[in-house]
Amino acid sequence: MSRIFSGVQPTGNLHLGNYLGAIRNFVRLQDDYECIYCAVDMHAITVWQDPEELRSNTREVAAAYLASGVKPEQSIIFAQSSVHAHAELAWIFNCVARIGWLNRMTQFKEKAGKNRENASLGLYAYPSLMAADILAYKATHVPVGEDQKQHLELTRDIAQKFNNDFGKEVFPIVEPLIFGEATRVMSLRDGSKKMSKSDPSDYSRITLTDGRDEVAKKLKKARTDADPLPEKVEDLESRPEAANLVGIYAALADISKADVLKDYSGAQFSVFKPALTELAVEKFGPIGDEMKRLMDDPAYVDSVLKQGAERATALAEPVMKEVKETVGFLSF
Ligand code: AQP
Repeated sequence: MSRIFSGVQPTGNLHLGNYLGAIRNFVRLQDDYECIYCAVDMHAITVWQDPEELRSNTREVAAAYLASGVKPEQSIIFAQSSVHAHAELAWIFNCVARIGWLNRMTQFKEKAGKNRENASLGLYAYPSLMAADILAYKATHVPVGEDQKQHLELTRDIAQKFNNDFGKEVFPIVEPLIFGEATRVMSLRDGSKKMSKSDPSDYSRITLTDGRDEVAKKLKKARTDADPLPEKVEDLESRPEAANLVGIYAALADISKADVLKDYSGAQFSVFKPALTELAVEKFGPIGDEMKRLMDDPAYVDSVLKQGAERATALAEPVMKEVKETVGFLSF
């Protein structure tokens, strides 16, 4: 059976983009694949995290998985730092990946910004740890949003180079799974920027725990142009904010953008935004409520994470044994 690995950083503010681009697909894949879903806390600390908040945000990611429908008795849910293989394999991959490859990573450039010299070494090596996350389980498929495509290409390059260097097919060449009508949800304040947890403006994103009033307020303030919605999807191309809201509607309703326009072409945003608010509240309300209930029961969430870590460790152990033997480490 093919194996899935994916993760979300516990950096707070889980939003519509994380859900539509990733978590919802995690749920849909679990009947067809063996699935491993992680709260990637080691990735989170590549930028400063308050320790107490990190602990709570790690539980929040697990709660989001559970509330969205990931079944813990079937799929594995765990925290990255509780399985040693991630750090061990990441070091080996740091010695396989080339500096030139990492220099090309756009996420590092965006996150480090102008203050590159002051960014952590971990932020720079992030894609190498991501390759380790996936390959420690020899996962074959990785469901992600479009922004992670470049990192997955690097994972493929690392696997290929490792296999070539040692003359052995140790690692599979992973396939990204990027699907749905909202693989790149944009900020509600700026249609050229992706919706992100770290955007300083709360109005840029709808979070999974926002209630009706917050969703309505944020969508009301969402930037748009003055024209009504067009008839054809192609006519959204030069209208990023309108395209984003139509894409969100389509993804939430599980229909195509063309179908959304069939119902709403000619409509002003004063009509479309309230309809989108209703839909978002209908879809997210139960998830947000369940997340809050789970966050009030940390002992249960921790028990899921502990059991998940044990199962993940058992899967990673034989892979790490093979890798260490291949590299030439002594094993006792
Ligand atoms: N805007 C988005 N649209 C679609 N998918 C998205 N993802 C993130 N933003 C969008 C997908 O969510 C998964 C988890 O992302 P992550 O937490 O590991 O890191 P990220 O991509 O860096 O997410 P953020 O929200 O933008 O966080 P910050 O602000 O910390 O950088 C991934 O599959 C991602 O593709």
